[in-house]
Amino acid sequence: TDLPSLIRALPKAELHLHIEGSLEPEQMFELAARNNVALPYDSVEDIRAAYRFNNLQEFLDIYYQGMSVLLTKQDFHDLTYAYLKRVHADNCRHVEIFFDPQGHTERGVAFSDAIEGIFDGLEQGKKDFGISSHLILSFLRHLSEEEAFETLEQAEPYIDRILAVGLDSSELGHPPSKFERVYAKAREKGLKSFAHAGEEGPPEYVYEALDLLKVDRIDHGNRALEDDALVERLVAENKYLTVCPLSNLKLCVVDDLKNHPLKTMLNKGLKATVNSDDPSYFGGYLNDNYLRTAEALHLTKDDIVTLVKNGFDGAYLTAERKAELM
Ligand code: ES4
Ligand code: ZN
Repeated sequence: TDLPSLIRALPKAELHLHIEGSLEPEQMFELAARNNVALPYDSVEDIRAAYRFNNLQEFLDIYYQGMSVLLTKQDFHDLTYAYLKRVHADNCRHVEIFFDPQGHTERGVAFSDAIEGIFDGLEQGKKDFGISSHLILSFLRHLSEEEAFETLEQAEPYIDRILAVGLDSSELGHPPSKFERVYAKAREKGLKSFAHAGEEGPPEYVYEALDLLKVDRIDHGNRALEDDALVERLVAENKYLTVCPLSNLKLCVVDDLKNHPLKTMLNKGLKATVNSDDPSYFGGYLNDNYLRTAEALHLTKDDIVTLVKNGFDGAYLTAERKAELM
């Protein structure tokens, strides 16, 4: 079989996906109408035309605006279910998704409505599509550590159903060190710890994520490649990197997919995985990320098999699920 057929046919996992970033323009309009929310766009085409970004912050401004249509538990259910339906078509069998509770509680949405709606959507997706899942609670790093502590407190009733904490939003100027204490508390509660690091931020932020946040996984990690000792350490410690090629292209982390570091990461022995990040905003779901990167970087079948395997190995699958899938 050819490479695109192999990519489409293989069962896969997705480990780096912001559920709010899967909100498609059509659904944004539908929810805006249902909830009587005014949008600064006249049409779906108008929305898509606005998705041109020079950096992470330009994207984030549009992303926080987009999530303003999410108000009820039903909205969060519908959002989550639509994502699972879409990646089911990509042969995705397991997902570990982020949500940004502070993006909602800041607007007056109850933490409980957001998280319970997402859980309901995940459960329905498991029933209808057989997709297993975990939820990751992500802190907005442009907000204070105090606010992150409040968010962790709100998660207490759901703590056994949350896999990990994450750290996202504006990276530059908001180093991992800002969240050292709240991560320690999250780990005491039994949560894993993940953090976006080295997307726009320097290698120093990746060191901080390892040393201070004691992360189990690095989200992105591109700029770790600037530091050979850091690369060696990530390899030695078997840290998985959740890499997002089309995101990197849209946010100008790379100027061309041909210059994407994914193949270099594999060559250096790093445990890279392929993911879509915010597929509605970045122009592609899981298979699109594999397909376009495979073409641009001339990936081989072995590379694809390695990347797909890394996705399952880097995931937190239960023993039974692992036996089913691998
Ligand atoms: C994000 Cl691509 C990316 N980086 C940082 N924070 C984010 N939140 C949603 N997508
Ligand atoms: Zn991300």
